[in-house]
Amino acid sequence: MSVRRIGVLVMSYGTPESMDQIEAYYTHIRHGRAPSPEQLAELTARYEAVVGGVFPLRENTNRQVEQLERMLNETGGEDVEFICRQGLKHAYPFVPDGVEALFREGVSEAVGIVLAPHYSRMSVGGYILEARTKAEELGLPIRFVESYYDHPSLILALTERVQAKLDEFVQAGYAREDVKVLFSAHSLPASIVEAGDPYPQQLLETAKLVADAADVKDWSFAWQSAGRTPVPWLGPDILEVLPKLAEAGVRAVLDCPAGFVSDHLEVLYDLDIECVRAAEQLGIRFARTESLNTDPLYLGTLRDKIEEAVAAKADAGSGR
Ligand code: FEC
Repeated sequence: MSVRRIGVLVMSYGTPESMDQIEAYYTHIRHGRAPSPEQLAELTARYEAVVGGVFPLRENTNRQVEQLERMLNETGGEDVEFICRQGLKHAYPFVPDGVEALFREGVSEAVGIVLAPHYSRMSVGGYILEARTKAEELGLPIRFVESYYDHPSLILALTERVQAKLDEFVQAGYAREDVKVLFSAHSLPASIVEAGDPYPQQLLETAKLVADAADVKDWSFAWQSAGRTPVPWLGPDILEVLPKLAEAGVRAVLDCPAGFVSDHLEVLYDLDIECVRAAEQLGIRFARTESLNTDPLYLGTLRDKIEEAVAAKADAGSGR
């Protein structure tokens, strides 16, 4: 029996491996422009607040990829072998390194997937473009999963998390209906909207599906972690939303950062430190849902989409 060896390129944002790599990492995010000493010190301080020896995103991505590979091989059948390799956007192994690693493994075909459920030309589109370019250079046929923002297992995993945290609010003495639920995701430059980018719409769809499934009536969407650049970013920012909620008499806020799938700086610092501090000053009890990390429902979402892509015809080539 011949075994079909399928490469899976699992793409993720990437994070430094040690404090002395922060500058190179930040320079890469800034398209090769080195940060000023003040900007570097500010980012380093944020990492110092969340990094306990290891950078959480690296650990989480490693675990997600290992467990995904195991899951794919457990259910894929005897005639298929899946080989997963990482490709990171801003750190080693970079996206082209991941494609090359698969090529060296001798796989005859590959599927690329990003550890971010919502498609934007600026985010997932960028990963895909880099991977496709390298795969074409090597002559490796590759197909891509572009999004999975409405997959039932993803929605269930997020719904369970919203419900669990709402229960905690109730145990702490709040009425369930008095808890304002926010859904949040990484902001992007507002110019993506004029370009017809699907990112905001896909995020709203995820939020709506989860709110309906969790029977949450009072919810809204907020952006977070906008870049420190002079261009306008999508808003409202969660840090602007909290004071407005306080003014309106809200005392309990639950945020579901539905655009992220791991514990990392944007969750552990921007939400757990910055938002918690802002909320405390406003007299609001703030909590966020647990990250998906290696939840089998999340990894099952990835597996389903990869299997779907494997079954589909070879990608004809457009970026979307
Ligand atoms: O834990 C970690 O080490 C990494 C956390 C992290 C994640 C993440 C995800 C996304 N980003 C997205 C877009 C942008 C754009 C810019 C930008 C800038 C930064 C900076 C840091 C950073 N991002 Fe990020 N992002 C993470 C970390 N991001 C650090 C630089 C300092 C700062 O501004 O805070 C602006 C770049 C520019 O200057 O041109 C745009 C998007 C995601 C979610 C999708 C994905 O994971 O790919 C979109 C995690």
